Amino acid sequence: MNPRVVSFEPFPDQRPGTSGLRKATRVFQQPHYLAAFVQAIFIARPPTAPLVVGGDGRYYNAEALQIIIRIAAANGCPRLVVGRDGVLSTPAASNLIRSRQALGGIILSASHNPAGPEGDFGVKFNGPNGAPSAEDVTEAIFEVSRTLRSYTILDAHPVDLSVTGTQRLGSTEIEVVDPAADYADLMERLFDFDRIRELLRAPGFSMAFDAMHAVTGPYAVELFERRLGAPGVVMRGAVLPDFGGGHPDPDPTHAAELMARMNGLHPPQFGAASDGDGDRHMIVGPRFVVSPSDSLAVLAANAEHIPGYRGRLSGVARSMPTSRALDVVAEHLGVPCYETPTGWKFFGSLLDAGRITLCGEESAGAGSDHVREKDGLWAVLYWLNIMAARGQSVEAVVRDHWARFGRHGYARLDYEGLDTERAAALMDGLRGRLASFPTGVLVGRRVESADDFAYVDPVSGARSERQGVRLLLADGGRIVFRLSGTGTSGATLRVYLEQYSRAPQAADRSAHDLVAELEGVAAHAAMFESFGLSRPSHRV
Ligand code: VG1
Ligand code: CO
Repeated sequence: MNPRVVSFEPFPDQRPGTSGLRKATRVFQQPHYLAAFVQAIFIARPPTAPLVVGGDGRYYNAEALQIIIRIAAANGCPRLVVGRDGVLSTPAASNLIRSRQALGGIILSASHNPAGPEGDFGVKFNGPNGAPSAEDVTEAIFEVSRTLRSYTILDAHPVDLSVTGTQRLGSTEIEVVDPAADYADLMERLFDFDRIRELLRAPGFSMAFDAMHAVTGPYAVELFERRLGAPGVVMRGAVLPDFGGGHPDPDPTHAAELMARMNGLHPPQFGAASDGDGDRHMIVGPRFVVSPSDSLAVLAANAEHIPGYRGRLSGVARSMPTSRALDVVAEHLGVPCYETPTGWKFFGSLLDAGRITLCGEESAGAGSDHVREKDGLWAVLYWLNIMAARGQSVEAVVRDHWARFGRHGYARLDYEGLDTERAAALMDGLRGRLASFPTGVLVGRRVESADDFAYVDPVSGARSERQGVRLLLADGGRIVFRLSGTGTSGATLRVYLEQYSRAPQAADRSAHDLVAELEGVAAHAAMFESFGLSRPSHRV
């Protein structure tokens, strides 16, 4: 078993985006592509301490893990902690990094993007605090990758990852762990499991959790079926390499089977779903969908009901495009509310410094200082704990929230598959017109201010520019434009629409209805017509 040096031509395109390096599976399967990126990580961050590795179980997960293990061993990594069968959800990996005091972790996932030979694959590198690496680290890795011409790999047989226990590969110890055990223990420390168990047993109460054939299946079975004693609540629980051919994005379009049940004749009282790597969540009641931004605000407003959070909210944070429903709650609680660029990597330093306890994004991600990633099943348990403590349905919890704090009607429009240069030109055009917006009226709406969001991390001082164009309207409306950083072909323009209202009638209108007028304002502001944009390809 000797380390072997393998040479190749450098890859110029390994710059990580919003959430790690995400590419078409075929790109990752090219000879040396994955190995080169992993070697670049180990040059930027030599693996001198234990590393956690695992992934969401998608196509190429198993092969990629074997490559990573052999490169880690050849680069002198003393110990690897690997999820059984190579499976670890993103939040569970974050937890393991923290509890094992590891140097960091490599998480294989393209999150909610479809899997398979025609789908996507991804690699994320997290640091010792369990959080996605900050931009200085991802940039350092990218810089190394641009000129890297060789990697070192151990010539060895594949390691058996199907049984828990410790084995050796060269001088590296490999510990295979039950992916769900530590994580489920952590959940039991945060939430009132006795109360949730009672709720799940109450006559007439039932729930359904859609694991979308992705990574949360085994976690959900452990939590809901074993520890909370509710057999049969997990739908599509087997982890399949192609996610059952589906698109594991927990929104009403992609969780169609769950939605059919929730809108059917005898719906469960509580429905939930998570994404490919287990960090997003969707919450649904009978014929009632909770908007992700509202979910985050509800979690913050109800912290007093949750054992792990009662009396200890130091502050909260949301990504810039996320609705300002959270800000209203923070003001009421008298705690600071930070506004960060899109992507979880910006929350890490605020969480580490104790400035915030809870945070989240409009893209169905919420989390807290229990790990350093967003966490889907955590959010589902949090909701169950709120319902158990308040004795209310999903819909009643949300309607109460609106009555107290007002409602932030919200929608996101995605324009996918755009030509990269034209999309960049559209954004540049908006940037060029920023100063002109507040001086005039756009389709009958007055713009109070317009800017291109820039962020200075209050802890590290790191500055991030050009994070999205935002138009604040005088009547409580807001429009945000930004380009996605997780796509793998062409460009995706995201347009975020938000309208605040304290009028009681707002509760009875649909979210899309509340922001419908803003769609025209957005189209006008960004000159959609001259870019040939008409209908979004996806609405959430
Ligand atoms: C999207 C979401 C962002 C999220 C990111 C990763 O990024 O908008 O909020 O953090 O995905 O989530 P973008 O750049 O495409 O808008 V996940 O669950 O895909 O790791
Ligand atoms: Co995800």
